[in-house]
Amino acid sequence: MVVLRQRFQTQSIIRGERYGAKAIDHLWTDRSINIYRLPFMELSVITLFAANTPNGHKISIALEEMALPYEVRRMAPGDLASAEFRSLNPNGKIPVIVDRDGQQVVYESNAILLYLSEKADMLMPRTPDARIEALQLLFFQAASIGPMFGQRAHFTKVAPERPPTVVERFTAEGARLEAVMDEMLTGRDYFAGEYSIVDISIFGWLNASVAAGFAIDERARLKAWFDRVAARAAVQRGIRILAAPSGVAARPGAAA
Ligand SMILES: N[C@@H](CCC(=O)N[C@@H](CS)C(=O)NCC(=O)O)C(=O)O
Repeated sequence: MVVLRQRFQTQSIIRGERYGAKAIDHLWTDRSINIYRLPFMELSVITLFAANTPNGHKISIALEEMALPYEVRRMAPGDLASAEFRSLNPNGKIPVIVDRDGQQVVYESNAILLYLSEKADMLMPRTPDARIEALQLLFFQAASIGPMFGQRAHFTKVAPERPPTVVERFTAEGARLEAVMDEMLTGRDYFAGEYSIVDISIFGWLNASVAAGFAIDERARLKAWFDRVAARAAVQRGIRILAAPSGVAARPGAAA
């Protein structure tokens, strides 16, 4: 009897989450309701809080590559400052995931990538040396490529004022990082040797940067790598799903 009631309540919650935002709001505002600890296989659902941005794409691409069941909650800029969202990420930025199966909330895109690769046991090199190299590259991406590419795009394409020294600084640094990445790809198809979350992490930003008009055609190895990753069906699906209208969207074909 108890089990039956639990099953019924559980399924109601999941249905609410998939087809309306209500249960997720409930999760935000009352975390004492322990819907993380649900015993049924069908409840291993990840909610991705994201927007159509480079760091958001990293996670939707990884989820697609790993074929993990997930749903997307598209976030508008105004949503990020709310107390509810900041209870998930005190830094008030997307992406964030809530994994009921892992009983886990994770923010910071590369931390999420690592969490997902451990969960799916995929897309991270296994030998100790290659693993350290991949970690190094994930930190390199988070500390250098993301911030510098982000500032370059902001100060050359978005900011109402564009002080020349600032534009020069970020333009030069962005171009320097492209040269560094091109060099890193000497003799290899992927950054950590094999295709991994490192490529997903770097692709998120390169993709946005190329779309913003920062061509990489003269960096032959980087361009070939970019085309190789962009051609992957899971990468294309990951980008497409975040371009969908706001709201809750279940991943097409995802298991319940
Ligand atoms: N270091 C963070 C950066 C997150 C970040 O800057 N996210 C952007 C979107 S790509 C964001 O939330 N921007 C909205 C805002 O700053 O208000 C990560 O890698 O997750």
